[in-house]
Amino acid sequence: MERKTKHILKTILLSSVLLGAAACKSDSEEVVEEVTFPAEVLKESYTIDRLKLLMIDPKIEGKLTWSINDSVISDHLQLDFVSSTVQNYPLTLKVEVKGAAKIYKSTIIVNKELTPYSKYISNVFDFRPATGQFINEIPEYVNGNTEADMIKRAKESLVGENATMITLGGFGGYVAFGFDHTIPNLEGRDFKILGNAFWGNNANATRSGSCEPGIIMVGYDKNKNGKPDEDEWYEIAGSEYFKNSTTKNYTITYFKPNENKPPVPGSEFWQTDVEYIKWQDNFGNSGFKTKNTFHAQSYYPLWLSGASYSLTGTRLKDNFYDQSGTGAYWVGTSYDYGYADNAPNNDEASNIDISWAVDKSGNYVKLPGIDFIKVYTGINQEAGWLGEVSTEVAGAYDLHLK
Ligand SMILES: [Ca+2]
Ligand SMILES: [Ca+2]
Ligand SMILES: [Ca+2]
Repeated sequence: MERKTKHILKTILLSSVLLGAAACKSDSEEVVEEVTFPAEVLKESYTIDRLKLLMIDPKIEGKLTWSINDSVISDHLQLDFVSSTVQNYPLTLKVEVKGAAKIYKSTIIVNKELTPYSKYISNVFDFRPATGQFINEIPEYVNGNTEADMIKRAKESLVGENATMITLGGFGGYVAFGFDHTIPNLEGRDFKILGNAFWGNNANATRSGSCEPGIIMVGYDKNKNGKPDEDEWYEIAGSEYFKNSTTKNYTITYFKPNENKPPVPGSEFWQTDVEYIKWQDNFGNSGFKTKNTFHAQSYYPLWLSGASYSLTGTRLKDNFYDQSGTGAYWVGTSYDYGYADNAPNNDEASNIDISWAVDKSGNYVKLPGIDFIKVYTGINQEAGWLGEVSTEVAGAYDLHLK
C-alpha cells in the first residue's frame, strides 16, 4: 500500500517537472549554450592535521564559491584552508559557467597533530645581517665559518622557548625563520616578535627610547616544499607603509673595509674611524659608516667573501633624534604598529596581525595563515655614539597556540 502511494507520487512529480520544462521552452526562444560539468572535481573527503595548510585544486574554470555550511570562505580557483580546531567541515563548491551552475560537496576532516606543536620558532632558513657594531659577535663568528654555519648559529639562538638575541645590523640586514605549523590568521593579532626595545626613562616624548623598527614579511608555503620561496613573501604594512616619508625598494650596498687601513678619527672621542665602511644607495647617496671606540671587531660580516653586498627593502624615516642637543642622549620614537623591535615585548605594538599583509603593489591579501616570517632592519641611520639603528630579534611566537 505504502509503496503504491510512493510510486504514484513520483509519477505526478515527474510529470509536473516535464510540464514545467515544456512551458519554459515555449515561453522563450532563447538558446542557452550547453555547459557540461565534470561529474566530480572534489574528493569525497580531505584529511589534514589542525594548523596545517590544506590546498584543494578542483582544476576547473569558472566562478567558484567555496562555502562551509552557509558561510562563503573563498572565491578563488584554489582553496587554501587552515583550521585551528579538530573537527569535520562540510565543504560546498559552487561552480558557475555561462549562467549554468553545479554544486559539488566534500568533507574536510581535521585531526590533531601526532607530535604536539611548539608555538615558538622551529627553524631558521636565512640570516644575512647588514654591517654593524655587534656583527661577528651576536651571533659569534669564528674564523673559517661559512654563511651556512652562521645560519646555524642564528638557528641555535632563535629556536624554541629560551631563544636568545641576534642583531641584524643596519638597514636591510635580515633573518628568515619558520614554525612547525601554520600560524592561522584569526580575529585580531596573530603572532609576536621579540626584540630588546625599551622605553627611555628620561625620554621627553611618549612611547620612545630604544626603538629600532624592523620590517616584517610573512610567507606561506604555497608550494609545500617546507621552505620560503621568493614568491611566497608578503610585507606587513605597518603604520608607516602608505606614508610619503617611507621609501619602497631602497637598496643599499656595503663595501668590505680594509681592516688594516689607517683609521680617520672624528671630532668626537668615540669616533675611531669616520671613513670605516663605505656605502651607497640606489638614490645616488653614499657615505661611510663610522667605527666607534666601544666595539673594536670588524663590523662587516666576515663570512661574506665578496667585495660588497647589497640589501633591498622598505626604508622607514629616521626615528632617532638627539634630545640633549649635545649628542649625549639619543632617543628613538616608536612607530604605531606593524614592526619588530619597535616597542617593548609586553607592549601590544609587538604583536602582529596577518591581515596587515600586502602584495608587491600594496594591495591587502587574505592569507589563511603563515608558515614563515622574515625581519629586516627598516632604518638607515646612525644615532651618534649609539651607533647604527639595528633591529634585534630574540624569538617569536604564535599568539593563538596554547
Ligand atoms: Ca589576524
Ligand atoms: Ca615554499
Ligand atoms: Ca634593538
